[in-house]
Amino acid sequence: EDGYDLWLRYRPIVDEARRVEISAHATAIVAPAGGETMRVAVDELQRGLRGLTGHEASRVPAPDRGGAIVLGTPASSPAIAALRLEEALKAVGDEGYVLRSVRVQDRPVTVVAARHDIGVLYGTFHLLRLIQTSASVTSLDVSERPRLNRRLLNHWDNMDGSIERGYAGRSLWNWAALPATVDSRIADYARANASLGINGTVINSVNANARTLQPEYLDKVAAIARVLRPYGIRVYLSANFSAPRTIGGLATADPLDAAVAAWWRAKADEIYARIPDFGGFAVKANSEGQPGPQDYKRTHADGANMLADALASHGGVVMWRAFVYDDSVDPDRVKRAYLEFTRLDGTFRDNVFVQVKNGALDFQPREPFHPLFGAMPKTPLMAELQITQEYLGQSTHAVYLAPMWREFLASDTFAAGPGSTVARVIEGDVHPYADTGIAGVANTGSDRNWTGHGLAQANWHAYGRLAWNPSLSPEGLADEWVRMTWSNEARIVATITDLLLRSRETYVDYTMPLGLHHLIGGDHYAPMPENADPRRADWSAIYYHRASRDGVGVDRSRRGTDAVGQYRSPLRERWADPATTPDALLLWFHRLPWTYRMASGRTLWDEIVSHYTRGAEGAAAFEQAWQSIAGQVDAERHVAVAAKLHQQAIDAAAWRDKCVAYFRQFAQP
Ligand code: BDP
Repeated sequence: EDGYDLWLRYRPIVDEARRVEISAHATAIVAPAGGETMRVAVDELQRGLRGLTGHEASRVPAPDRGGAIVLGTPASSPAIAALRLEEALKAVGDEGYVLRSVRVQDRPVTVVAARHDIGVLYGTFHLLRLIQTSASVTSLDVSERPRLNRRLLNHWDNMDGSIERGYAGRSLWNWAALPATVDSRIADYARANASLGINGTVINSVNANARTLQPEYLDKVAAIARVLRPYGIRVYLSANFSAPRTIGGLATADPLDAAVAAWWRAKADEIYARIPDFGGFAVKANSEGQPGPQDYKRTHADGANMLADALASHGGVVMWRAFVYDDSVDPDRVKRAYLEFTRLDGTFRDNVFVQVKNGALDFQPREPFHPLFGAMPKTPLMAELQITQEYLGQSTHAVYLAPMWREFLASDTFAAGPGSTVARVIEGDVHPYADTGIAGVANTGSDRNWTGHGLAQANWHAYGRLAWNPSLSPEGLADEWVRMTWSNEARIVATITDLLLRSRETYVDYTMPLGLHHLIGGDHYAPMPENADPRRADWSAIYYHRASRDGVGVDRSRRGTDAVGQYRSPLRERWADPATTPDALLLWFHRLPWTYRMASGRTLWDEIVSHYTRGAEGAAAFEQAWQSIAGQVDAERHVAVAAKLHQQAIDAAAWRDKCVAYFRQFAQP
């Protein structure tokens, strides 16, 4: 086993009684002819049941036997129509589904019903998941509806096949072979995503090459879209704002220039002629050297709206990224996006999202939530998470990200009083948004196991499941993933979930104790607290820790940069005072003397050292825990993960040693 099958392994159920029971609940499949989506749902169910039970569930025209699984919509299936599920189906919306154990002509059957075929596909994956995780499949009464409309992956893939911040091989899109040949892997990519409910993918890097928009490439994109379509996945593209100049032959890309707007309209028409369900554009503008409307003294809204107008008649959207940090806006990097974007609230077209990273800096292992969440009542905000572990040990360290994402999603913005969590903001529940969405920067690549590190598959899984339902718990998701991917055996489940659930805090301990952030160099991997980047202060480490004999950390309180002022009460007061700031964010918001007395009774310096020590020990313990299940899971995957954990333990010790030695020069000169 090389990990290619992800959480869709469908290995034979080990427990004999359980296998017999499942077989009795999977005697046949009743499904309407339907279209492509119904076909892939039936294929998946057959494939899954064959693997899990060892039996072929044949397709029969009607539920003529006990134990049949009945798939369909009221419109496509007389058997489903007869169940009168209209009310329940109305409640689950266009992509939702219900699973029911019912009796038809006194025979017990399992029903997977939805309003549309895509819901049937999602429901089929749900049923398989129950079987895979040893859950009960009798007395089913499940209703599921996604809480967000657009559940996207963002690939930072370049046209030369490399992946920006990708650590699992090359791009999945083989541009040279497309459109004639579409790698069979793309269908498996689609299956994996559909199993989670992911329904869109931006296939090229936000640092976009305009050539992707040329007809020859659009044909290739259309070929990818054809394979993804049956799985309910729409294709989106990152657009380079200068495209009218670089590939369009115009003298300008000024968004208020009529010829520029006409060029984009024609481009949109060209795209939709090939890809009728094209999703829209993601845009990184005036950020890290990318072109944008400010090059022409226009605003982000001018740029976004011009593109939105080009897409509107086709139903497309613009996801305009708020990842900007122009240093003329404010001396403190984390304040800049808020200052630039809040003033534009209410000026965007209806089909524009502003896409905001979880934190205001840049995908650090821990950040307070981005203050834009809750601060743009009239603009749908899409959250952007990073699945690829750019700053979290890349594909060498095991870091399960569900706890970090839940911490973010559960953060209270207080935007409309207590309980205004980030999750509710992006769901359009705090301020009524016309559309909702979330994006995750993918960690997939051409490696056989997709994600480089065998345990990093769990992050793709957790992201997709949280995109469907941001309230799911990290514990539940870890348990589910381990059962589907490794084993249902209790000791194995306990060992791997425990490792996963500790991993993020352990990583934080050895890389950013007490909120000390960005202690890295250009590789974003190894410790480099001494990093003083000559290109930009805010790419340095010293800009963020400011260690000296007087103390360490950035003062973002009112006396300092007043970044706390971008949060609402009571957060701005709570985080303005070291005594009421959680330890985890202490040095994010404060600059304190090394002798500062912590709640634990230790000095700040001793506390920092204890986190580094604990983190390095924690990483070493992962290696041991993993060894304890050797021989109980397949050797190939076990050995591969063991090698990674070994390196992680070495690296964690290096983080501790280097950072403790570095800060000691100031703390104990
Ligand atoms: C940073 C990455 C950079 C991305 C940028 C972005 O280092 O490669 O281009 O984010 O999100 O984290 O645009």
